[in-house]
Amino acid sequence: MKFIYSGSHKLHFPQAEFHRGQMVTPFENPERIDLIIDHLEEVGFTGIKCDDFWDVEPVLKIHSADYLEFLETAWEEWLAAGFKGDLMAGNFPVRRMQQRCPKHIDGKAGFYSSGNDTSINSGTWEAVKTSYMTAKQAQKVVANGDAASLALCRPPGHHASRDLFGGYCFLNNAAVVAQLFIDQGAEKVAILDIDFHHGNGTQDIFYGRGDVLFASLHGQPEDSYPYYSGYTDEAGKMEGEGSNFNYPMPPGTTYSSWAQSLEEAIRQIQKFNSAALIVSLGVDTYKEDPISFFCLETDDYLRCGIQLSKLNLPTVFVLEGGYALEMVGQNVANVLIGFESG
Ligand code: FKS
Ligand code: ZN
Repeated sequence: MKFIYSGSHKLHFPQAEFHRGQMVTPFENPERIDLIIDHLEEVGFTGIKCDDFWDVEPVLKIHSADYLEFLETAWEEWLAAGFKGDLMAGNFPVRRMQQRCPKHIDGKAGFYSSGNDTSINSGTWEAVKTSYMTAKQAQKVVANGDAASLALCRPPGHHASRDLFGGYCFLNNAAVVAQLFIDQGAEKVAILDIDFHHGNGTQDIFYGRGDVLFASLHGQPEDSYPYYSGYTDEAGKMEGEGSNFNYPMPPGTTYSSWAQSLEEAIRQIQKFNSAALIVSLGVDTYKEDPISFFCLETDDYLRCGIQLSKLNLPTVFVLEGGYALEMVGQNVANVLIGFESG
């Protein structure tokens, strides 16, 4: 299986993250990708440097034009306002407030953001665009006949919705890949999100659509980010009713019960008659992950890959999270190894 990567992700380098009451070095850092690339090459996967181009058209099917314009100009506006350091939102238009975009960048940032965990710096927009291009190229590889591919996206995407960044995400790479398959003639596609965190952005984007199934395995919202979505009774609406599936699980979940949810999600995808599979691949389900509470072991990712291969669908893996640097490369590689052996 080929994997697509780009060095430009390094242009996005958040300086600090507010975590459990302290400013810490961001968990979502450039090193993650380098470690994954090194390990994938070590075990024999072929890396292809992204040479795709920026094409706003597919992105506009997923994100709003005003949101894209915000992302493009936010950093300059932040500097022009005389602000120093990373752009970070601090105020949000919550319950009973006006949903109108203000003029000042400080207010705009909160209007387009779901949290204060995600900052913007001088190179963020470039990195965000390359992350999307990496996904677009991985989709192309599969559309051209490969059974599967992996996009090493950074920043990740599954918390980004139509007009919101947050949870380290800006553009929803997996959603764009799904849309590309649809635009190329697929009647239905499925997105399976196995990152530890609920893929709230992806769910929101496809909630009212019947052509894209979304299934997510994640830490239960009672205890984990993004907290306000990911319950079992979120089933979709209108045409999308019945094509959204959430599998929330409690702290301490090990592979045996996680795999039962995986089985159920896979069964739903089989029933759906999907033409392609997009996997939002996060390995923050790993037992040593610093911000998560599942207990998967490195070997479990092999089993997971084997299970996914049973679907027998053209598959694009899109990288999301995974923060245990010691094992992030092995864990990602194992999913692919399992997938190819299955
Ligand atoms: C409140 C805690 C904020 C944010 C966790 C984000 C998880 C991101 C991820 C992704 F794949 F998108 F990278 N914590 N201060 O792993 O889901
Ligand atoms: Zn995650």
